[in-house]
This record gives sequence, C-alpha cells and structure tokens, in this order.
Amino acid sequence: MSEEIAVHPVYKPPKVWRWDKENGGAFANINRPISGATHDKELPVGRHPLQLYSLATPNGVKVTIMIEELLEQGHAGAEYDAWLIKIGEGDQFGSGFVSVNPNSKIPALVDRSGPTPIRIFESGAILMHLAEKFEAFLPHDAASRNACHGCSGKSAALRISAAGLDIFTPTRRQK
Ligand SMILES: N[C@@H](CCC(=O)N[C@@H](CS)C(=O)NCC(=O)O)C(=O)O
Repeated sequence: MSEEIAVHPVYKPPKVWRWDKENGGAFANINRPISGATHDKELPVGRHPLQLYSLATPNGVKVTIMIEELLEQGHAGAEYDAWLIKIGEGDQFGSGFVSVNPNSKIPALVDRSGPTPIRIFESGAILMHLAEKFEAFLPHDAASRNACHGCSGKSAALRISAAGLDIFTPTRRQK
C-alpha cells in the first residue's frame, strides 16, 4: 500500500440510516438530509435577467463560473445578480429560497428574462439550462450532447457520494 493512501475505517451502512448531527465530519452541517421552510424570508430580486442564490461551495461555484464564461463570450443576457445564501446560518430554509428550491440546497437560479420567471435548482440542471438558453458549451450532435448530460448528472451527484465516502477528510500519512 502506498504511503499516500488514506487510512480510514471502512464505512458500514446501518440497516436503517439515521442522521447523526454530531458525527464530527467537517461537512456534516452543510449536507443536511432535511429540507423545507422553517421561517418566512423573501428573497431579494435585482435588476438583471438572472437571479442567482448561492454560495462559493464546489456546487455553487460551478454556476458562477459558467455565467462568467457566458459573459466573457459576450452574452449580455447572462447578466446576473448574485445573492449570498449563508447555509451555515440556515438561509436555505427561508420560505423564499424554498419556493425556488424545495430541497433547501444551493445553488438555485431564477431566470427572469421571459414573461414568467423560471426557477431552476440542481447545479447540473442550471448548467444545462444556461447552455441551452445561450446555445453555448453544448455540442450539437446527439452522442456528444448526451455525454454532456451524463457528466452534469455525475458532477452533481458525486459531490454527495464523495462526502458520504469521507474523501474530504484530510489524508493522513501512514507511519
Ligand atoms: N446535487 C445538488 C447538491 C447541492 C448541495 O449539496 N448544496 C449544499 C452546499 S454544496 C447545500 O446547500 N447544503 C445545505 C444543507 O445541506 O443544509 C447540486 O448539485 O446542486
């Protein structure tokens, strides 16, 4: 075994999984298995076509990078207002945020460029919405396009499974 390989006890899932708030994981309080509104709080709305409600976590930052790339390519319709959702303070459980994403997870986007606002949640779905809306970063042939759809699903799901597998715990060197 390489000296670089992390030494962790093997995780054995229990028969009935229960949320252990005190499990000590550094990310335990930002990946909660709960959702829904706990308090009334409207979301702010700015003047730009896209309203982004997010935070600079790996899932959050994907969307910001995409929008910035679209702006860099000259898509004026990608102008946005970015509103901070402090997940450590429970902003994701405010009624306004939950009406955009019932899962109480950042990132969430409201596309207000048309007559009816469109709410989009799940980072992969937001990336796809933007790519399709601006016809950017998506190949035209069906096979390559499908590969992109597959990757976006994985990128959204892997974050969670990676947290579950504890791969974010700093690696300890074997002595
Ligand atoms: N699959 C979702 C995952 C989003 C997610 O896990 N968001 C985390 C931060 S990275 C969050 O909002 N956590 C708040 C909580 O669990 O209470 C996506 O890709 O958008």
